[in-house]
Amino acid sequence: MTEMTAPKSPISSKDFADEVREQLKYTQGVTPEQATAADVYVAASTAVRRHLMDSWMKTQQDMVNGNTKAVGYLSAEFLMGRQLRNALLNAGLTEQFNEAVKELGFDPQDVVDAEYEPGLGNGGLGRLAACFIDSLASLGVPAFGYGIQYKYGIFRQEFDEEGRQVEHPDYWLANEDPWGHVDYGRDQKVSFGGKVVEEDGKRVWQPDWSVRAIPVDYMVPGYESGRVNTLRLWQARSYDEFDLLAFNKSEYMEAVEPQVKAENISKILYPEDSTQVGKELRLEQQYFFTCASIHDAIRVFYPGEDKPDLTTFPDKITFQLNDTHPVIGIPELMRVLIDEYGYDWDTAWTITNKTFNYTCHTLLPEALEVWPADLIGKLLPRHLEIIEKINDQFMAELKTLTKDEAKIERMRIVTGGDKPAVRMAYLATYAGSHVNGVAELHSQLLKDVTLRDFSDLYDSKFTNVTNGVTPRRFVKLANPGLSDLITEGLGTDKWLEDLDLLEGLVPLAQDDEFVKKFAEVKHQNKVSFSNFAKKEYGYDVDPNTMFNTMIKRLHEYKRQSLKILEVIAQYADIKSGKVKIEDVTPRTIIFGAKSAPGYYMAKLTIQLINNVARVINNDPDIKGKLNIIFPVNYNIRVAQNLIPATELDEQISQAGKEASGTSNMKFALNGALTVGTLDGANVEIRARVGADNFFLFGMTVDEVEAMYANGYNPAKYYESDPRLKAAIDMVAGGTFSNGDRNTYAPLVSDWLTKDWFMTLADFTAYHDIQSQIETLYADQLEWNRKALLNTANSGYFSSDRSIEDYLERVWMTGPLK
Ligand code: 7GP
Repeated sequence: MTEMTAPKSPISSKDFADEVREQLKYTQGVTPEQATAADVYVAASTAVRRHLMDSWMKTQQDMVNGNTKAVGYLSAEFLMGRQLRNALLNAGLTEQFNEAVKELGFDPQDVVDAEYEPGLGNGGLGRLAACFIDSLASLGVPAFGYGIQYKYGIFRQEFDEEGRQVEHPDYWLANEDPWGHVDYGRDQKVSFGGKVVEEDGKRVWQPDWSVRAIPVDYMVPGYESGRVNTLRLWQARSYDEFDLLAFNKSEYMEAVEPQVKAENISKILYPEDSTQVGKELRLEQQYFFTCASIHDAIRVFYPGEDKPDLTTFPDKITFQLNDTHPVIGIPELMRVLIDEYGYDWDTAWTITNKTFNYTCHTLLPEALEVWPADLIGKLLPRHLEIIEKINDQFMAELKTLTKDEAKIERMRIVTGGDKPAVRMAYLATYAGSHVNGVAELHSQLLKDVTLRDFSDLYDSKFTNVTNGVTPRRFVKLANPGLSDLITEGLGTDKWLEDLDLLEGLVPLAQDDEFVKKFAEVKHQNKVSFSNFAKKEYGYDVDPNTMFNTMIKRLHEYKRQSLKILEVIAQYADIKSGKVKIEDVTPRTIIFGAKSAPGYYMAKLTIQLINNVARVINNDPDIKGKLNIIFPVNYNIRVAQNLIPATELDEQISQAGKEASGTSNMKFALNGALTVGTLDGANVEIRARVGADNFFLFGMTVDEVEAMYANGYNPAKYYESDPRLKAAIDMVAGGTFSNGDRNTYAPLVSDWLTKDWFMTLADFTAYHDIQSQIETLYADQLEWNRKALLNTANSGYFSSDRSIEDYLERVWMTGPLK
């Protein structure tokens, strides 16, 4: 086979082995004998990519030539996870790969493990974006994911001797990345700074520096759809590699300054989740990728046209703003239309309004981005003018809609006063066509609280799209045992394309033999995870204990504190003899969490968890009944190993704080029971799997609000629940800090005096539900029946369904014809 012929598909494993050999020779320059697992990984990935090439090209052609509106998913984060297994699955080459690699003398797992996971996202928002582009491709919807190819992704987490989180740079591109194709010829220029001058009655932006945006393209293969979409991640480079004049004067640092400044833009992902960081560099990043993406879309959809008719732009593509990070794209499209293509304001506004839609992913007010106007003015002076004009137009419009002056004032996009600021969520809500939350409760709270004034006046813009997760990665790849059993139970594997088919398993929950098979799959997954945990971290995990998992970013509202306090209380009960050791249900409690580097309380909680683990795991009185593990550097790969093995998952945020959650969906699909509050998507999960199959506890949103309103006093709960008191006293007294009472003093003081997320108020209810959980767990058949019903009734939480909802409610488009 020569370089130029497209590989035939489907092919035999022998042929695939030949293709891998060929890549080893012509791309890597090694013989099969010299090759390492990493070489085989690159060669096999390149071979798979070639199999996808025809579909990729065809999809692009059909997208440009066809008449189906495309989706541009603008997101600062795409948390993709490893690519090889997913690409093999979607290219239909899994078996061929496994065989071919063995024939070459390698273990397929070693080859897959040579891939370094790209961590270009922080958590839920970034992983959702990855699920969505998978579903878009699988449904055959023409789409681009647009984002940034950060050189450093989410930091690599380590724990020091004291159990504290230490952050290390994540240089994921240290080795070859066979998936990203750098397309130098389709670069874009992105400018910053300077001033705006008046020329012939027109406003003209004269920027003073520019960077080159180079696209790096990743294929996004659909499952069984024959479609391959594109994830286009921009890399920032300098136009002036270095300043030779300065170099010749021996000013070496100065000589590389322009290069450093430009490349800094795509250097690092901000390690924040649900909090806003007001950094100039962050705004540069946001503008960098939205500007490049908008120009790219015009290039793609109007090829070779000097004077394209951009009034048709909203028929070509709809841009989804993944939270506020890409909202600067709104004034950018206005600027492009007016300044670069000569449209009048009103025409530009109509186009812009039709093109954008906005998804909000939070309920925390501090997470809604607000940029100081002077910062925008310094970096993007023309955009600030446009934003101000949008604000004026908005204020005038509001006066026609309401007489309520106070309300109009509250709704300002650009705040008044001597330090004006731009509220990006308000800009997006006004300028776009639709606004959505990510779960029913969240969308309702957006309307009732966060964006209340807007929903009063623009109710028809608001809608809900409940999140979802891709069953390809999170069931088929992560849980092959369960996948086979589902296929056996349903008599078809079509459920991977239509997850509602899982409902067909409901009757099988009455079939004890099937339930036992289901339990056996879970047990095997626990054994696998134990092996993984031993190999990766050296943990000894007993697969005959209950696997109880809490994985998510470390945030006070998510209440990892509640879980760890309950663990400590149980420990105290055993130590004091209140609970006999033989009555304890053996559990392995598994935490996974990263904290934002500057988030003090979250970091202290990580330290506490690690030290509770150290003390309890080493206490001979516990006799292995409680084992707490905290695998460091939690990521998608760990999730894929851990979720299928979990029996009980924790979704215990304070009601009204978690927008949706998506691990809750992955757990339910993989047959874990959830202990949770009525928050985010938990509400919908419980409604679908059935109240009997979900462990509900804690205050509701209304109860929380009432308690805030009446004045919340956490000390009262500390005084009235002796278990809670014992647990907090242990932390305060130094049990988990070698006797030092200062280490956790800030946490203790916060619990007793503020406790903003009401951990203490929910503690007793949380303990009670844990007792019920243990009772049920003693009856393994009943437990597994309920677990199976979770799997059977969670089909709704496929990201395919989310995308179908977006198509119908927001994007008004569909699959390519
Ligand atoms: C998260 C939400 O916290 C989570 O509840 C939701 O499931 C997820 O988005 C996907 O919708 N938000 C973020 O990760 C985040 O960074 C920025 O929000 C405001």
